[in-house]
Amino acid sequence: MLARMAIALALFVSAPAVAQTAPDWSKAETVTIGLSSYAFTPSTLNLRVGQPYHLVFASSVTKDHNFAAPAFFQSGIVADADKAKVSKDGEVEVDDGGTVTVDFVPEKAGTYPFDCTHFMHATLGMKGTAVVQ
Ligand SMILES: [Cu+2]
Repeated sequence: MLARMAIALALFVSAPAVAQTAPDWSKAETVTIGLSSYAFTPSTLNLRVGQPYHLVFASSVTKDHNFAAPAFFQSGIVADADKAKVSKDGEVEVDDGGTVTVDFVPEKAGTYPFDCTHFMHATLGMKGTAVVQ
């Protein structure tokens, strides 16, 4: 009776670890994306499927910008601690010369456009492409 309970307990405890493999953030590569008026630097991001990234959105200007990439963020895993920084529309706001970091693992190969959704900023050049291979 006691042995059976111990087995049941062991199965119960080990089940979540088997069902879900959390990204290994200690292996994250840092990729810095500069935001300025009106450009992303670089404007093309080359990323690999399954590689964890420490995305650093760094603004060099005292003006509000964002990094809007809904399909990109939907295609992978945003770290739990950073989920609040990505809006439901897939936008990361970078206010007034600030820096925002988001840990992210791309999980699906593809070409994902991104831009700044602030009025006229994309038209003025604030757009780019994330290429995930
Ligand atoms: Cu902008």
